[in-house]
Amino acid sequence: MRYKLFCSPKTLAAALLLVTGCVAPSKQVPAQQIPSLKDAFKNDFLIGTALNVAHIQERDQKAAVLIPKQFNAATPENIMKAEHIHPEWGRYDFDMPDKLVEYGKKNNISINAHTLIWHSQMPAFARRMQSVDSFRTFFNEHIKTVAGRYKGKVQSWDVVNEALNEDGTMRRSPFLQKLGPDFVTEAFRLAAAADPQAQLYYNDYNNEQPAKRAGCIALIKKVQDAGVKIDGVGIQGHWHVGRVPFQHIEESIEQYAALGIKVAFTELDIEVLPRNFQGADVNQRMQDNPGLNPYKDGLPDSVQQQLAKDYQQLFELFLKHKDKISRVTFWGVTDGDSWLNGWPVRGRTNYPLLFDRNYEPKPAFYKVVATKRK
Ligand code: 9MR
Repeated sequence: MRYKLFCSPKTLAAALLLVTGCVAPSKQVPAQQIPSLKDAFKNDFLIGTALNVAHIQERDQKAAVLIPKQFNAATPENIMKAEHIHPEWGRYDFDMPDKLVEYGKKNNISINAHTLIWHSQMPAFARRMQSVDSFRTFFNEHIKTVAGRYKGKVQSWDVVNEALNEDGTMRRSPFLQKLGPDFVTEAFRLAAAADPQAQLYYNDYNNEQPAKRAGCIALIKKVQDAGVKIDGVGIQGHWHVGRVPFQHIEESIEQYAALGIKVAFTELDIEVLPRNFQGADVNQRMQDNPGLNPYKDGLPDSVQQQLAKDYQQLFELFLKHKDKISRVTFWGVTDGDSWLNGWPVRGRTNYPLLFDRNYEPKPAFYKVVATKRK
């Protein structure tokens, strides 16, 4: 059988030794021999990461080397959220988002802008607003101004984020309460007018689960039936080790693609710490207790291997459906950056990504790269 090599034979040999367990996955692989995710999947889908301020300003020096080598797509983790980009009525702060666009241009990284309409991290002035008319003006102006500013400069937008409840009904957000259920269609209409070229996505967590997925499909159809442009759906992909819902993910890829839209995995991470609920609702928290942070001195090998196995199976599935998938974005560069160290309990040590706290690839990284050998 012939394989198409995506890296040098030496690099491949080093990667093979690691995945077959012949060498311990530590710092033995020189940096120049570490394969590149974006190269490995270059004919399949974009490989993205979430960027924080230190990444964008290139203050995180190790990340400044790692990011352009590994990723060809990026999503700002926080800086384009309304609270930051539109802090006061009529005042916008484009400083950091402009830097992000420059960073993307310099490093050949396409930007997925995140996010125009989200009930969380709304600016205080919009949260306090009582008048429906003022709220509608905020909504219209926000989309027009922000999407307009980055017209032709970002590849895609998460136009609306997390508008659904777990049972597939619409979340009682200020947008629903003040503007009614058509706010989603309206948001897409306004975004398409402001930036006709951008790929427009609806983004949510747990929308691979059957009930929420059905609500998501209905929402997308509603936008389509109104003759409004929608290009894709983002499945965030905040999952738990040993419990990744592969079957639901596969059904979701197929059912969303059948609507004629692309599927992106927009915020991928697989957490390893105990939790008593599913999903990524940032307002949900858990009471702290010492048992909730079991791996502060290191990840046991059994969990490390399970994590690697889950990531491998996930990428095998992504490759099987690569014609339907536009992008796979990890929610952070290294384990040290991950929001899961601080949520739903503060101060934990989590291990959800492919690079460890020393910016070194983990066994899961090599398993993911090795899915391309098949
Ligand atoms: O990772 C983000 C974290 O730094 C913020 O504190 C948090 C608060 O809003 O948002 C996190 O990102 C969220 C994303 O924007 C939308 N989906 C869920 C993500 C994790 O909470």
